[in-house]
Amino acid sequence: MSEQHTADGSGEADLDVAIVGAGFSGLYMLHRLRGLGLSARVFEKADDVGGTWYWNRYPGARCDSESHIYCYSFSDALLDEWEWSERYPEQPEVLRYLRYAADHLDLRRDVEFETEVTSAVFEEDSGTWTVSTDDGSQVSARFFVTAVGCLSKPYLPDFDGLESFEGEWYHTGRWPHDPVDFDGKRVAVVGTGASGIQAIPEIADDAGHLTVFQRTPNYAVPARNRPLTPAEYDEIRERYDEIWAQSRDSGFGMPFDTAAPTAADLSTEAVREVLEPRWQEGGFRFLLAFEDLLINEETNRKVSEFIRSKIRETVDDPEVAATLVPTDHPYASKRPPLHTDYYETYNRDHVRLVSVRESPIEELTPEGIRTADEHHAFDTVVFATGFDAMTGTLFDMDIEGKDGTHLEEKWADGPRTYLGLAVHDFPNMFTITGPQSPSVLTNMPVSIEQHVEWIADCIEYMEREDLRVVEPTEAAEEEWVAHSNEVADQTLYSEADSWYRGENIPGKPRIFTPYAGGLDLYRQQCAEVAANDYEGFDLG
Ligand code: N01
Repeated sequence: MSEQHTADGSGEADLDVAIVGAGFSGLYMLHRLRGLGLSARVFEKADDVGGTWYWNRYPGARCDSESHIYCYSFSDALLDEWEWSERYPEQPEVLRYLRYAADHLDLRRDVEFETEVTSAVFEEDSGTWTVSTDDGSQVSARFFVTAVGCLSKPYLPDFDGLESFEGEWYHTGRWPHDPVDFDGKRVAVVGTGASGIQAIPEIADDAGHLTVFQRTPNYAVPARNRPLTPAEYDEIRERYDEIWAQSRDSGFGMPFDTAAPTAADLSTEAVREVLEPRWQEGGFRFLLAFEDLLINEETNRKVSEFIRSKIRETVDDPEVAATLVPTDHPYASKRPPLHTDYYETYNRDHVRLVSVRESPIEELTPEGIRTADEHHAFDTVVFATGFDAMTGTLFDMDIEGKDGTHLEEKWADGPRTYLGLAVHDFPNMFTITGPQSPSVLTNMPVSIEQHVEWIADCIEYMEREDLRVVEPTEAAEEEWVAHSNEVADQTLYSEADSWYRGENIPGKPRIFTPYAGGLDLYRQQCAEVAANDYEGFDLG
Protein backbone atom coordinates (compact mmCIF):
# COMPACT_ATOMS: atom_id res chain seq x y z
CA MET A 1 0.00 0.00 0.00
CA SER A 2 1.27 3.46 -0.86
CA GLU A 3 2.61 5.59 1.94
CA GLN A 4 2.30 8.89 0.14
CA HIS A 5 -1.35 9.05 -0.63
CA THR A 6 -4.12 9.90 1.66
CA ALA A 7 -7.52 11.48 1.76
CA ASP A 8 -7.64 11.74 5.55
CA GLY A 9 -4.13 12.93 6.31
CA SER A 10 -3.10 9.58 7.83
CA GLY A 11 -0.31 9.12 5.33
CA GLU A 12 -1.80 6.09 3.60
CA ALA A 13 -4.63 5.43 1.19
CA ASP A 14 -7.07 2.85 2.55
CA LEU A 15 -6.75 0.77 -0.58
CA ASP A 16 -4.62 0.45 -3.64
CA VAL A 17 -7.66 -0.05 -5.84
CA ALA A 18 -11.40 0.55 -5.44
CA ILE A 19 -13.45 -1.43 -7.96
CA VAL A 20 -17.15 -0.91 -8.67
CA GLY A 21 -19.17 -3.97 -9.67
CA ALA A 22 -18.92 -7.71 -8.99
CA GLY A 23 -19.77 -9.13 -12.38
CA PHE A 24 -17.37 -10.79 -14.82
CA SER A 25 -15.15 -7.66 -14.90
CA GLY A 26 -14.93 -6.69 -11.25
CA LEU A 27 -14.32 -10.23 -10.04
CA TYR A 28 -11.44 -10.84 -12.42
CA MET A 29 -9.99 -7.37 -11.70
CA LEU A 30 -9.94 -8.19 -8.00
CA HIS A 31 -8.29 -11.55 -8.61
CA ARG A 32 -5.65 -10.04 -10.86
CA LEU A 33 -4.79 -7.23 -8.45
CA ARG A 34 -4.47 -9.64 -5.57
CA GLY A 35 -1.99 -11.53 -7.70
CA LEU A 36 0.12 -8.35 -7.77
CA GLY A 37 0.05 -8.16 -3.98
CA LEU A 38 -2.19 -5.07 -4.02
CA SER A 39 -5.11 -4.32 -1.75
CA ALA A 40 -8.40 -4.04 -3.62
CA ARG A 41 -12.05 -3.92 -2.68
CA VAL A 42 -15.16 -4.31 -4.80
CA PHE A 43 -18.32 -2.30 -4.12
CA GLU A 44 -21.44 -4.04 -5.36
CA LYS A 45 -25.01 -2.79 -5.22
CA ALA A 46 -26.57 -6.28 -5.29
CA ASP A 47 -26.44 -8.81 -2.47
CA ASP A 48 -24.49 -11.28 -4.58
CA VAL A 49 -21.98 -11.48 -7.41
CA GLY A 50 -23.16 -11.76 -11.03
CA GLY A 51 -23.64 -8.25 -12.41
CA THR A 52 -25.92 -8.38 -15.42
CA TRP A 53 -26.68 -12.03 -14.65
CA TYR A 54 -27.86 -11.10 -11.20
CA TRP A 55 -30.40 -8.55 -12.44
CA ASN A 56 -31.68 -9.97 -15.75
CA ARG A 57 -33.74 -12.91 -14.52
CA TYR A 58 -36.67 -12.59 -16.89
CA PRO A 59 -38.22 -15.75 -18.38
CA GLY A 60 -36.05 -17.02 -21.23
CA ALA A 61 -32.97 -15.00 -20.23
CA ARG A 62 -30.07 -16.79 -21.80
CA CYS A 63 -26.71 -15.72 -23.14
CA ASP A 64 -26.47 -15.28 -26.91
CA SER A 65 -22.78 -16.16 -26.82
CA GLU A 66 -22.11 -19.88 -26.79
CA SER A 67 -21.39 -21.17 -23.33
CA HIS A 68 -17.93 -22.60 -23.99
CA ILE A 69 -16.70 -19.09 -24.85
CA TYR A 70 -18.85 -17.24 -22.33
CA CYS A 71 -16.52 -17.81 -19.40
CA TYR A 72 -13.09 -16.96 -18.10
CA SER A 73 -10.16 -18.29 -20.08
CA PHE A 74 -7.43 -17.27 -17.64
CA SER A 75 -7.74 -20.24 -15.30
CA ASP A 76 -7.20 -23.82 -16.43
CA ALA A 77 -8.72 -24.97 -13.17
CA LEU A 78 -11.99 -23.15 -13.89
CA LEU A 79 -12.02 -24.45 -17.46
CA ASP A 80 -11.38 -28.00 -16.28
CA GLU A 81 -13.85 -28.06 -13.43
CA TRP A 82 -16.84 -26.24 -14.87
CA GLU A 83 -19.13 -27.97 -17.33
CA TRP A 84 -21.82 -26.09 -19.26
CA SER A 85 -24.99 -28.03 -19.85
CA GLU A 86 -26.27 -26.38 -23.03
CA ARG A 87 -24.98 -24.68 -26.14
CA TYR A 88 -26.13 -21.30 -24.72
CA PRO A 89 -26.18 -20.90 -20.95
CA GLU A 90 -29.41 -19.90 -19.26
CA GLN A 91 -29.27 -16.99 -16.82
CA PRO A 92 -29.31 -19.19 -13.66
CA GLU A 93 -26.40 -21.22 -15.03
CA VAL A 94 -24.24 -18.12 -15.75
CA LEU A 95 -25.04 -16.83 -12.28
CA ARG A 96 -24.07 -20.21 -10.80
CA TYR A 97 -20.83 -20.06 -12.78
CA LEU A 98 -19.92 -16.62 -11.46
CA ARG A 99 -20.75 -17.68 -7.90
CA TYR A 100 -18.58 -20.75 -8.38
CA ALA A 101 -15.71 -18.64 -9.79
CA ALA A 102 -15.99 -16.18 -6.88
CA ASP A 103 -15.85 -19.04 -4.37
CA HIS A 104 -13.11 -20.94 -6.16
CA LEU A 105 -10.92 -17.80 -6.22
CA ASP A 106 -12.00 -16.83 -2.70
CA LEU A 107 -13.11 -13.39 -3.84
CA ARG A 108 -16.14 -12.69 -1.66
CA ARG A 109 -14.15 -11.55 1.37
CA ASP A 110 -13.13 -8.46 -0.59
CA VAL A 111 -16.57 -7.62 -1.96
CA GLU A 112 -18.82 -5.22 -0.11
CA PHE A 113 -22.32 -6.28 -1.10
CA GLU A 114 -25.44 -4.12 -0.94
CA THR A 115 -23.19 -1.09 -1.22
CA GLU A 116 -23.78 1.48 -3.92
CA VAL A 117 -21.12 3.98 -4.91
CA THR A 118 -22.67 7.44 -4.71
CA SER A 119 -19.63 9.49 -5.67
CA ALA A 120 -15.98 9.18 -6.61
CA VAL A 121 -13.76 12.25 -6.36
CA PHE A 122 -10.14 12.60 -7.41
CA GLU A 123 -8.20 14.48 -4.73
CA GLU A 124 -5.48 16.42 -6.48
CA ASP A 125 -3.44 17.03 -3.33
CA SER A 126 -3.02 13.40 -2.44
CA GLY A 127 -3.47 11.92 -5.92
CA THR A 128 -6.06 9.49 -4.57
CA TRP A 129 -9.73 8.79 -5.18
CA THR A 130 -12.29 9.24 -2.44
CA VAL A 131 -15.12 6.81 -2.99
CA SER A 132 -18.36 7.39 -1.08
CA THR A 133 -21.05 4.77 -0.68
CA ASP A 134 -24.72 4.81 0.21
CA ASP A 135 -24.08 3.58 3.76
CA GLY A 136 -22.37 6.91 4.43
CA SER A 137 -18.81 5.58 4.40
CA GLN A 138 -15.83 6.79 2.45
CA VAL A 139 -12.70 5.03 1.35
CA SER A 140 -9.55 6.39 -0.28
CA ALA A 141 -7.83 4.47 -3.04
CA ARG A 142 -4.89 5.08 -5.34
CA PHE A 143 -6.81 3.77 -8.33
CA PHE A 144 -10.50 3.74 -9.20
CA VAL A 145 -11.74 1.06 -11.59
CA THR A 146 -15.29 0.94 -12.94
CA ALA A 147 -16.51 -2.58 -13.72
CA VAL A 148 -20.17 -1.64 -14.05
CA GLY A 149 -21.02 -3.30 -17.34
CA CYS A 150 -22.47 -1.58 -20.39
CA LEU A 151 -26.15 -2.34 -19.86
CA SER A 152 -26.80 -1.90 -16.17
CA LYS A 153 -29.15 1.07 -15.93
CA PRO A 154 -32.63 -0.02 -17.06
CA TYR A 155 -34.60 2.41 -19.14
CA LEU A 156 -38.32 2.82 -18.52
CA PRO A 157 -39.99 5.22 -20.95
CA ASP A 158 -41.90 8.00 -19.31
CA PHE A 159 -45.38 6.64 -20.10
CA ASP A 160 -48.23 8.77 -18.81
CA GLY A 161 -50.35 7.07 -16.18
CA LEU A 162 -47.92 4.32 -15.19
CA GLU A 163 -48.48 5.08 -11.51
CA SER A 164 -52.22 4.60 -11.99
CA PHE A 165 -51.90 1.07 -13.41
CA GLU A 166 -53.48 -1.32 -10.93
CA GLY A 167 -51.94 -4.54 -12.23
CA GLU A 168 -48.33 -5.66 -11.82
CA TRP A 169 -45.53 -4.36 -13.96
CA TYR A 170 -41.89 -5.39 -14.38
CA HIS A 171 -38.78 -4.36 -16.26
CA THR A 172 -36.74 -7.22 -17.73
CA GLY A 173 -33.52 -5.67 -16.40
CA ARG A 174 -34.78 -5.61 -12.77
CA TRP A 175 -36.63 -8.88 -12.58
CA PRO A 176 -37.80 -10.09 -9.13
CA HIS A 177 -36.15 -13.09 -7.51
CA ASP A 178 -39.45 -14.87 -6.93
CA PRO A 179 -41.09 -16.31 -10.03
CA VAL A 180 -43.69 -14.09 -11.67
CA ASP A 181 -46.98 -15.90 -12.17
CA PHE A 182 -48.34 -15.33 -15.67
CA ASP A 183 -50.69 -18.30 -15.54
CA GLY A 184 -53.88 -17.48 -17.41
CA LYS A 185 -53.24 -13.74 -17.15
CA ARG A 186 -53.65 -10.98 -19.71
CA VAL A 187 -50.07 -9.89 -20.30
CA ALA A 188 -48.43 -7.10 -22.31
CA VAL A 189 -44.80 -7.03 -23.39
CA VAL A 190 -43.52 -3.64 -24.55
CA GLY A 191 -40.32 -3.88 -26.59
CA THR A 192 -38.86 -6.37 -29.04
CA GLY A 193 -35.09 -6.08 -28.51
CA ALA A 194 -32.95 -9.05 -27.46
CA SER A 195 -34.65 -9.22 -24.03
CA GLY A 196 -38.23 -9.04 -25.35
CA ILE A 197 -37.49 -11.58 -28.07
CA GLN A 198 -36.22 -14.06 -25.47
CA ALA A 199 -39.04 -13.43 -23.01
CA ILE A 200 -42.04 -13.36 -25.38
CA PRO A 201 -42.19 -17.10 -26.28
CA GLU A 202 -41.74 -18.12 -22.64
CA ILE A 203 -44.39 -15.74 -21.35
CA ALA A 204 -46.74 -16.89 -24.12
CA ASP A 205 -46.46 -20.45 -22.78
CA ASP A 206 -48.13 -19.41 -19.53
CA ALA A 207 -50.19 -16.33 -20.26
CA GLY A 208 -53.92 -16.53 -20.94
CA HIS A 209 -53.42 -13.81 -23.53
CA LEU A 210 -50.30 -11.97 -24.64
CA THR A 211 -50.11 -8.68 -26.52
CA VAL A 212 -46.73 -7.58 -27.84
CA PHE A 213 -46.19 -3.87 -28.47
CA GLN A 214 -43.53 -3.52 -31.14
CA ARG A 215 -41.91 -0.27 -32.22
CA THR A 216 -39.07 -1.35 -34.54
CA PRO A 217 -39.27 -4.83 -36.09
CA ASN A 218 -36.06 -6.76 -35.49
CA TYR A 219 -34.05 -9.37 -37.41
CA ALA A 220 -33.92 -12.38 -35.11
CA VAL A 221 -31.93 -15.47 -36.07
CA PRO A 222 -32.60 -18.90 -34.53
CA ALA A 223 -30.32 -19.75 -31.63
CA ARG A 224 -30.86 -23.53 -31.96
CA ASN A 225 -30.05 -24.19 -28.38
CA ARG A 226 -29.50 -27.81 -27.34
CA PRO A 227 -27.74 -29.81 -24.65
CA LEU A 228 -23.97 -30.18 -25.01
CA THR A 229 -22.99 -33.82 -25.11
CA PRO A 230 -20.07 -35.07 -22.96
CA ALA A 231 -18.15 -36.00 -26.12
CA GLU A 232 -18.58 -32.51 -27.53
CA TYR A 233 -17.44 -31.03 -24.29
CA ASP A 234 -14.34 -33.21 -24.22
CA GLU A 235 -13.49 -32.01 -27.69
CA ILE A 236 -13.96 -28.37 -26.66
CA ARG A 237 -11.66 -28.89 -23.69
CA GLU A 238 -8.98 -30.38 -25.87
CA ARG A 239 -9.14 -27.45 -28.26
CA TYR A 240 -9.43 -24.67 -25.70
CA ASP A 241 -6.02 -23.09 -26.43
CA GLU A 242 -6.88 -22.83 -30.09
CA ILE A 243 -10.45 -21.61 -29.35
CA TRP A 244 -9.24 -18.76 -27.15
CA ALA A 245 -6.44 -17.79 -29.51
CA GLN A 246 -8.89 -17.58 -32.40
CA SER A 247 -11.41 -15.62 -30.30
CA ARG A 248 -8.82 -13.05 -29.24
CA ASP A 249 -7.63 -12.69 -32.79
CA SER A 250 -11.09 -12.10 -34.22
CA GLY A 251 -13.20 -9.00 -34.74
CA PHE A 252 -16.07 -10.15 -32.51
CA GLY A 253 -14.28 -12.22 -29.86
CA MET A 254 -15.66 -15.48 -31.24
CA PRO A 255 -13.80 -18.44 -32.73
CA PHE A 256 -15.98 -18.82 -35.82
CA ASP A 257 -14.80 -18.54 -39.41
CA THR A 258 -16.56 -16.49 -42.03
CA ALA A 259 -17.88 -18.46 -44.99
CA ALA A 260 -17.12 -15.93 -47.70
CA PRO A 261 -15.66 -12.45 -48.02
CA THR A 262 -18.71 -10.86 -49.60
CA ALA A 263 -22.19 -11.52 -50.96
CA ALA A 264 -22.11 -8.43 -53.16
CA ASP A 265 -21.19 -10.27 -56.33
CA LEU A 266 -23.09 -13.49 -55.60
CA SER A 267 -26.42 -14.51 -57.12
CA THR A 268 -29.43 -14.90 -54.84
CA GLU A 269 -29.04 -18.67 -55.17
CA ALA A 270 -25.36 -18.56 -54.21
CA VAL A 271 -26.14 -16.35 -51.20
CA ARG A 272 -28.76 -18.87 -50.09
CA GLU A 273 -26.26 -21.68 -50.40
CA VAL A 274 -23.98 -19.87 -47.97
CA LEU A 275 -26.67 -18.68 -45.58
CA GLU A 276 -28.97 -21.71 -45.36
CA PRO A 277 -26.47 -23.97 -43.52
CA ARG A 278 -25.58 -21.11 -41.20
CA TRP A 279 -29.29 -20.52 -40.54
CA GLN A 280 -29.70 -24.19 -39.70
CA GLU A 281 -26.63 -24.06 -37.47
CA GLY A 282 -28.01 -20.96 -35.75
CA GLY A 283 -26.47 -18.34 -33.51
CA PHE A 284 -23.83 -15.75 -34.27
CA ARG A 285 -22.25 -18.08 -36.82
CA PHE A 286 -24.97 -16.73 -39.12
CA LEU A 287 -23.87 -13.15 -38.44
CA LEU A 288 -20.34 -14.08 -39.45
CA ALA A 289 -21.27 -15.69 -42.78
CA PHE A 290 -20.01 -12.78 -44.89
CA GLU A 291 -16.99 -10.80 -43.83
CA ASP A 292 -18.24 -7.45 -45.14
CA LEU A 293 -21.76 -7.65 -43.66
CA LEU A 294 -21.39 -4.41 -41.75
CA ILE A 295 -19.49 -2.40 -44.30
CA ASN A 296 -21.03 -3.39 -47.61
CA GLU A 297 -24.61 -2.30 -48.29
CA GLU A 298 -25.12 -4.86 -51.03
CA THR A 299 -24.01 -7.81 -48.89
CA ASN A 300 -26.16 -6.56 -46.07
CA ARG A 301 -29.17 -6.09 -48.34
CA LYS A 302 -28.94 -9.71 -49.49
CA VAL A 303 -28.54 -11.09 -45.97
CA SER A 304 -31.36 -8.89 -44.65
CA GLU A 305 -33.62 -10.10 -47.46
CA PHE A 306 -32.80 -13.72 -46.60
CA ILE A 307 -33.95 -13.15 -43.00
CA ARG A 308 -37.09 -11.35 -44.17
CA SER A 309 -37.98 -14.33 -46.35
CA LYS A 310 -37.56 -16.63 -43.34
CA ILE A 311 -39.90 -14.46 -41.26
CA ARG A 312 -42.53 -14.54 -44.01
CA GLU A 313 -42.18 -18.34 -44.30
CA THR A 314 -42.59 -18.82 -40.55
CA VAL A 315 -45.47 -16.52 -39.70
CA ASP A 316 -48.84 -17.82 -40.93
CA ASP A 317 -50.76 -14.53 -41.14
CA PRO A 318 -49.27 -12.39 -43.95
CA GLU A 319 -50.36 -9.16 -42.24
CA VAL A 320 -48.66 -10.12 -38.99
CA ALA A 321 -45.59 -11.22 -40.96
CA ALA A 322 -45.49 -7.85 -42.73
CA THR A 323 -45.55 -6.07 -39.38
CA LEU A 324 -42.69 -8.25 -38.12
CA VAL A 325 -40.48 -7.80 -41.17
CA PRO A 326 -37.85 -5.11 -40.62
CA THR A 327 -37.44 -2.70 -43.50
CA ASP A 328 -36.01 0.47 -41.98
CA HIS A 329 -32.49 -0.60 -41.05
CA PRO A 330 -29.82 -3.06 -42.19
CA TYR A 331 -29.37 -6.37 -40.37
CA ALA A 332 -27.03 -6.09 -37.36
CA SER A 333 -26.94 -2.29 -37.42
CA LYS A 334 -28.93 -2.73 -34.19
CA ARG A 335 -27.73 -5.50 -31.85
CA PRO A 336 -28.88 -8.69 -33.64
CA PRO A 337 -30.98 -10.89 -31.34
CA LEU A 338 -31.13 -14.68 -31.35
CA HIS A 339 -34.42 -16.43 -30.80
CA THR A 340 -36.11 -19.65 -29.88
CA ASP A 341 -39.60 -19.87 -31.43
CA TYR A 342 -40.03 -16.09 -31.45
CA TYR A 343 -41.71 -15.80 -34.84
CA GLU A 344 -43.60 -19.08 -34.29
CA THR A 345 -45.17 -17.52 -31.19
CA TYR A 346 -47.20 -15.17 -33.39
CA ASN A 347 -48.97 -18.20 -34.87
CA ARG A 348 -50.55 -18.95 -31.50
CA ASP A 349 -54.20 -17.93 -31.14
CA HIS A 350 -53.73 -16.14 -27.84
CA VAL A 351 -50.84 -13.92 -29.03
CA ARG A 352 -51.40 -10.57 -30.68
CA LEU A 353 -48.95 -8.09 -32.19
CA VAL A 354 -49.56 -4.33 -32.03
CA SER A 355 -47.34 -1.96 -33.96
CA VAL A 356 -46.86 1.16 -31.88
CA ARG A 357 -45.63 2.89 -35.00
CA GLU A 358 -49.17 2.58 -36.37
CA SER A 359 -50.94 2.81 -33.07
CA PRO A 360 -48.75 4.65 -30.52
CA ILE A 361 -49.07 4.04 -26.78
CA GLU A 362 -50.79 7.11 -25.33
CA GLU A 363 -50.95 6.16 -21.67
CA LEU A 364 -51.28 3.49 -19.07
CA THR A 365 -54.65 3.41 -17.36
CA PRO A 366 -55.67 1.65 -14.12
CA GLU A 367 -56.77 -1.32 -16.28
CA GLY A 368 -54.14 -1.46 -19.00
CA ILE A 369 -52.70 0.40 -21.98
CA ARG A 370 -54.45 2.92 -24.20
CA THR A 371 -53.09 3.30 -27.72
CA ALA A 372 -54.22 5.81 -30.30
CA ASP A 373 -56.75 3.21 -31.54
CA GLU A 374 -58.02 1.23 -28.57
CA HIS A 375 -57.82 0.36 -24.92
CA HIS A 376 -56.17 -2.98 -24.00
CA ALA A 377 -56.88 -4.50 -20.58
CA PHE A 378 -53.98 -6.23 -18.78
CA ASP A 379 -53.18 -7.91 -15.50
CA THR A 380 -49.43 -7.63 -16.05
CA VAL A 381 -47.20 -5.40 -18.15
CA VAL A 382 -43.58 -6.32 -18.91
CA PHE A 383 -41.32 -3.53 -20.09
CA ALA A 384 -38.48 -4.91 -22.21
CA THR A 385 -37.50 -1.37 -23.07
CA GLY A 386 -33.75 -1.60 -22.65
CA PHE A 387 -31.08 0.42 -20.93
CA ASP A 388 -29.38 3.78 -20.72
CA ALA A 389 -26.37 1.98 -22.11
CA MET A 390 -22.63 2.56 -21.80
CA THR A 391 -22.76 5.82 -19.81
CA GLY A 392 -25.90 5.74 -17.63
CA THR A 393 -24.37 3.89 -14.68
CA LEU A 394 -21.09 5.82 -14.87
CA PHE A 395 -22.98 9.11 -14.64
CA ASP A 396 -25.04 7.88 -11.71
CA MET A 397 -21.82 7.50 -9.71
CA ASP A 398 -21.12 11.22 -9.90
CA ILE A 399 -17.47 10.86 -10.87
CA GLU A 400 -15.39 14.01 -10.38
CA GLY A 401 -11.89 14.37 -11.77
CA LYS A 402 -9.37 17.22 -11.77
CA ASP A 403 -10.50 20.83 -11.30
CA GLY A 404 -13.95 19.69 -10.23
CA THR A 405 -14.69 18.28 -13.71
CA HIS A 406 -17.66 15.90 -13.63
CA LEU A 407 -17.67 13.02 -16.08
CA GLU A 408 -21.24 13.79 -17.10
CA GLU A 409 -20.27 17.38 -17.98
CA LYS A 410 -17.16 16.33 -19.82
CA TRP A 411 -19.21 13.85 -21.87
CA ALA A 412 -22.19 16.14 -22.42
CA ASP A 413 -21.68 15.87 -26.20
CA GLY A 414 -20.69 12.20 -26.10
CA PRO A 415 -18.01 10.06 -24.44
CA ARG A 416 -14.35 11.06 -24.81
CA THR A 417 -11.85 8.40 -23.81
CA TYR A 418 -8.44 7.06 -24.67
CA LEU A 419 -8.78 3.42 -25.79
CA GLY A 420 -12.12 3.24 -23.97
CA LEU A 421 -9.98 2.63 -20.90
CA ALA A 422 -9.11 6.01 -19.45
CA VAL A 423 -10.18 9.65 -19.55
CA HIS A 424 -8.17 12.87 -19.62
CA ASP A 425 -8.71 14.88 -16.41
CA PHE A 426 -9.56 11.67 -14.55
CA PRO A 427 -6.14 10.36 -13.46
CA ASN A 428 -5.76 6.84 -12.08
CA MET A 429 -9.25 5.89 -13.25
CA PHE A 430 -9.85 2.95 -15.58
CA THR A 431 -13.15 1.96 -17.22
CA ILE A 432 -13.48 -1.75 -18.00
CA THR A 433 -15.42 -2.12 -21.28
CA GLY A 434 -15.87 1.64 -21.32
CA PRO A 435 -17.27 3.69 -24.21
CA GLN A 436 -15.05 3.58 -27.32
CA SER A 437 -13.84 0.08 -26.55
CA PRO A 438 -15.21 -2.96 -28.48
CA SER A 439 -17.24 -4.26 -25.49
CA VAL A 440 -20.84 -4.85 -26.60
CA LEU A 441 -19.87 -5.54 -30.20
CA THR A 442 -17.95 -8.60 -29.01
CA ASN A 443 -18.24 -11.69 -26.89
CA MET A 444 -17.90 -9.84 -23.60
CA PRO A 445 -15.67 -12.14 -21.48
CA VAL A 446 -12.92 -12.02 -24.11
CA SER A 447 -13.01 -8.21 -24.15
CA ILE A 448 -13.24 -8.04 -20.36
CA GLU A 449 -10.19 -10.24 -19.86
CA GLN A 450 -8.15 -8.07 -22.21
CA HIS A 451 -9.14 -4.88 -20.36
CA VAL A 452 -8.49 -6.33 -16.92
CA GLU A 453 -5.10 -7.67 -17.97
CA TRP A 454 -4.13 -4.39 -19.62
CA ILE A 455 -5.10 -2.40 -16.51
CA ALA A 456 -3.28 -4.80 -14.19
CA ASP A 457 -0.18 -4.62 -16.39
CA CYS A 458 -0.31 -0.83 -16.36
CA ILE A 459 -0.57 -0.72 -12.57
CA GLU A 460 2.23 -3.27 -12.26
CA TYR A 461 4.39 -1.12 -14.54
CA MET A 462 3.69 1.90 -12.36
CA GLU A 463 4.67 -0.03 -9.24
CA ARG A 464 7.87 -1.17 -10.88
CA GLU A 465 8.79 2.30 -12.08
CA ASP A 466 7.64 3.93 -8.84
CA LEU A 467 5.06 6.04 -10.65
CA ARG A 468 2.06 7.48 -8.89
CA VAL A 469 -0.20 9.04 -11.51
CA VAL A 470 -1.39 7.90 -14.93
CA GLU A 471 -3.60 10.05 -17.13
CA PRO A 472 -4.17 10.11 -20.87
CA THR A 473 -3.10 13.28 -22.63
CA GLU A 474 -5.75 15.45 -24.19
CA ALA A 475 -4.14 14.92 -27.60
CA ALA A 476 -4.19 11.10 -27.31
CA GLU A 477 -7.81 11.23 -26.24
CA GLU A 478 -8.71 13.54 -29.11
CA GLU A 479 -7.04 11.18 -31.56
CA TRP A 480 -8.82 8.13 -30.17
CA VAL A 481 -12.23 9.80 -30.29
CA ALA A 482 -11.59 10.81 -33.92
CA HIS A 483 -10.40 7.29 -34.80
CA SER A 484 -13.37 5.68 -33.06
CA ASN A 485 -15.80 7.94 -34.94
CA GLU A 486 -14.00 7.38 -38.21
CA VAL A 487 -14.19 3.58 -38.03
CA ALA A 488 -17.86 3.77 -37.02
CA ASP A 489 -18.56 6.02 -40.01
CA GLN A 490 -17.20 3.35 -42.34
CA THR A 491 -19.85 0.89 -41.14
CA LEU A 492 -23.59 0.52 -41.53
CA TYR A 493 -24.17 1.10 -37.81
CA SER A 494 -25.18 4.67 -38.53
CA GLU A 495 -28.18 3.46 -40.52
CA ALA A 496 -30.22 2.43 -37.49
CA ASP A 497 -31.61 4.20 -34.47
CA SER A 498 -30.09 2.13 -31.70
CA TRP A 499 -28.85 2.18 -28.15
CA TYR A 500 -25.35 1.89 -29.62
CA ARG A 501 -25.90 5.52 -30.65
CA GLY A 502 -27.89 6.68 -27.63
CA GLU A 503 -31.02 7.00 -29.76
CA ASN A 504 -33.20 5.09 -27.29
CA ILE A 505 -32.80 7.71 -24.54
CA PRO A 506 -34.47 11.10 -24.98
CA GLY A 507 -31.87 13.88 -24.88
CA LYS A 508 -28.81 11.62 -25.09
CA PRO A 509 -26.11 12.70 -27.58
CA ARG A 510 -26.32 10.77 -30.84
CA ILE A 511 -22.86 9.24 -31.07
CA PHE A 512 -21.87 5.68 -31.90
CA THR A 513 -20.41 4.63 -28.55
CA PRO A 514 -18.64 1.25 -28.85
CA TYR A 515 -15.41 0.88 -30.84
CA ALA A 516 -16.30 -0.57 -34.25
CA GLY A 517 -12.78 -1.35 -35.50
CA GLY A 518 -12.88 -4.96 -34.25
CA LEU A 519 -11.39 -6.63 -31.20
CA ASP A 520 -8.30 -7.87 -33.06
CA LEU A 521 -7.28 -4.40 -34.25
CA TYR A 522 -8.17 -2.92 -30.89
CA ARG A 523 -6.02 -5.42 -28.98
CA GLN A 524 -3.06 -4.63 -31.21
CA GLN A 525 -3.42 -0.92 -30.53
CA CYS A 526 -3.66 -1.41 -26.76
CA ALA A 527 -0.62 -3.73 -26.84
CA GLU A 528 1.40 -1.17 -28.81
CA VAL A 529 0.53 1.59 -26.34
CA ALA A 530 1.74 -0.59 -23.46
CA ALA A 531 4.87 -1.73 -25.31
CA ASN A 532 5.75 1.92 -25.96
CA ASP A 533 5.80 2.69 -22.25
CA TYR A 534 2.14 3.70 -22.23
CA GLU A 535 2.35 6.09 -25.10
CA GLY A 536 -0.39 8.71 -24.96
CA PHE A 537 -0.43 8.71 -21.16
CA ASP A 538 1.25 11.19 -18.85
CA LEU A 539 2.92 9.21 -16.09
CA GLY A 540 4.44 10.78 -13.04
O1 N01 B 1 -33.20 -3.54 -24.98
P1 N01 B 1 -33.25 -2.86 -26.44
P2 N01 B 1 -33.02 -5.07 -24.61
N1 N01 B 1 -42.36 2.56 -26.79
O2 N01 B 1 -32.91 -1.43 -26.24
C1 N01 B 1 -38.52 -0.70 -27.42
C2 N01 B 1 -28.16 -7.14 -24.40
N2 N01 B 1 -28.89 -8.37 -24.18
O3 N01 B 1 -33.10 -5.16 -23.13
O4 N01 B 1 -36.09 -0.59 -31.31
C3 N01 B 1 -42.32 1.38 -27.39
O5 N01 B 1 -32.49 -3.65 -27.42
C4 N01 B 1 -37.42 -0.57 -28.43
O6 N01 B 1 -37.91 -0.12 -29.67
P3 N01 B 1 -36.90 0.56 -30.74
C5 N01 B 1 -27.98 -6.92 -25.87
O7 N01 B 1 -26.77 -6.30 -26.11
C6 N01 B 1 -28.20 -9.52 -24.33
O8 N01 B 1 -33.89 -5.94 -25.39
O9 N01 B 1 -36.03 1.49 -29.94
N3 N01 B 1 -41.23 0.61 -27.48
C7 N01 B 1 -36.92 -2.00 -28.46
O10 N01 B 1 -37.75 -2.83 -29.20
C8 N01 B 1 -29.15 -6.05 -26.18
O11 N01 B 1 -29.05 -5.34 -27.38
C9 N01 B 1 -28.85 -10.69 -24.18
O12 N01 B 1 -37.75 1.24 -31.70
C10 N01 B 1 -40.13 1.08 -26.91
C11 N01 B 1 -37.03 -2.39 -26.98
O13 N01 B 1 -37.99 -1.53 -26.40
C12 N01 B 1 -29.20 -5.19 -24.97
O14 N01 B 1 -28.93 -6.07 -23.90
C13 N01 B 1 -30.21 -10.72 -23.89
C14 N01 B 1 -40.08 2.32 -26.25
C15 N01 B 1 -35.72 -2.20 -26.26
O15 N01 B 1 -34.77 -3.03 -26.83
C16 N01 B 1 -30.51 -4.49 -24.73
O16 N01 B 1 -31.56 -5.36 -25.05
C17 N01 B 1 -30.88 -9.54 -23.75
C18 N01 B 1 -41.27 3.07 -26.22
N4 N01 B 1 -41.31 4.27 -25.63
C19 N01 B 1 -30.21 -8.36 -23.88
N5 N01 B 1 -38.84 2.51 -25.79
C20 N01 B 1 -28.11 -11.93 -24.29
O17 N01 B 1 -27.03 -12.12 -24.77
C21 N01 B 1 -38.12 1.44 -26.16
N6 N01 B 1 -38.90 0.58 -26.84
C22 N01 B 1 -28.81 -12.99 -23.76
